[in-house]
Amino acid sequence: IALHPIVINTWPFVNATDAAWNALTVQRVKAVDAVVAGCSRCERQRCDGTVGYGGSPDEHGETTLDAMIMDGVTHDVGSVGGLRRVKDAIAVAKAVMQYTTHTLLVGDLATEFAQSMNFEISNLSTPQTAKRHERWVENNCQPNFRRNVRPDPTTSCGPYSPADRISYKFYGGNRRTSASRTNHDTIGMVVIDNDGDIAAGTSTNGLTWKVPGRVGDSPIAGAGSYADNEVGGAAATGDGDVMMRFLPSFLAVEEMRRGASPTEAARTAIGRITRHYPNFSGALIAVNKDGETGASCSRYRNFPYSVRNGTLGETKVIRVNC
Ligand code: SD4
Repeated sequence: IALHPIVINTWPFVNATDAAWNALTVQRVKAVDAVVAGCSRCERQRCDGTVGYGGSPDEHGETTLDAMIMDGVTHDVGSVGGLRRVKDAIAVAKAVMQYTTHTLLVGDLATEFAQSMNFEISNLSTPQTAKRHERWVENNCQPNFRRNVRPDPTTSCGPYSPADRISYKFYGGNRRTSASRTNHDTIGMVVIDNDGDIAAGTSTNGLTWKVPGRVGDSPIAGAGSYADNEVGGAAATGDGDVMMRFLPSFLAVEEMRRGASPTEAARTAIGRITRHYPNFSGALIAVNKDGETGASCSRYRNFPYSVRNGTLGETKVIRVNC
């Protein structure tokens, strides 16, 4: 049985799995480029509308993108957070890795970097996101992710002072739960290539109605994804504000390093989070260097992930119960 190549990614995004698989087996690219090929497919085809442009508008109605790529051979990482006006987030992340000595670029200045690398600048909103935002402002206007903000009934869209933000932060309660989560979110992918080399990456448009400027876990190495050639790789999806406090992808890789199976490793990493946040919703996929895969999740009805390897004739979607 060929242990590699193998592609594994979050959610039933089989178009992305197939794109990575074809890159590996037809073009015979390395793991890093296969991850970029797979995640780029999702960014361009907007897997479920939750990856790439035209999804998850923030409070201002803007879509921004977070992405990362990690090379398990060199431990080189490139990532972008809050990337504006550029659709190809993971390709920009790869450019950060390839053409700079930095790890993470953010916001407008990440856009400036992308422009200098000849990436196309375009509007990440669509008529649909513009309409959704308009409706949100008209009908709701409640700040989803601001703690214990009680909207003034007369001006429920009123501004919030910095003092408000600080006191709300320690107010407790009004925490977001899985109830606010209805879509398939981020693509996280791990690839082992024809040489047995490992890479991992993520791409996302984050969370709908996030506070502008919010960056999630996806572009943070060890949180969104992690790869180590000696061990394997892991990638995450879910409530990134919580996940980035626990580095679940790093933890899963470390668990595999000390002998845990991918499933056990993923369970340990998710369990570490739910011990502190019982309502946490999210999932983790993991693969070891022998090509064994596993996943664990919390507070989803179930969690599907996609796998392709030499023994499967086509991409298989595996569902785990949470
Ligand atoms: C984030 N983890 O920005 C990403 C998005 C996601 O379920 O996977 N949401 O928090």
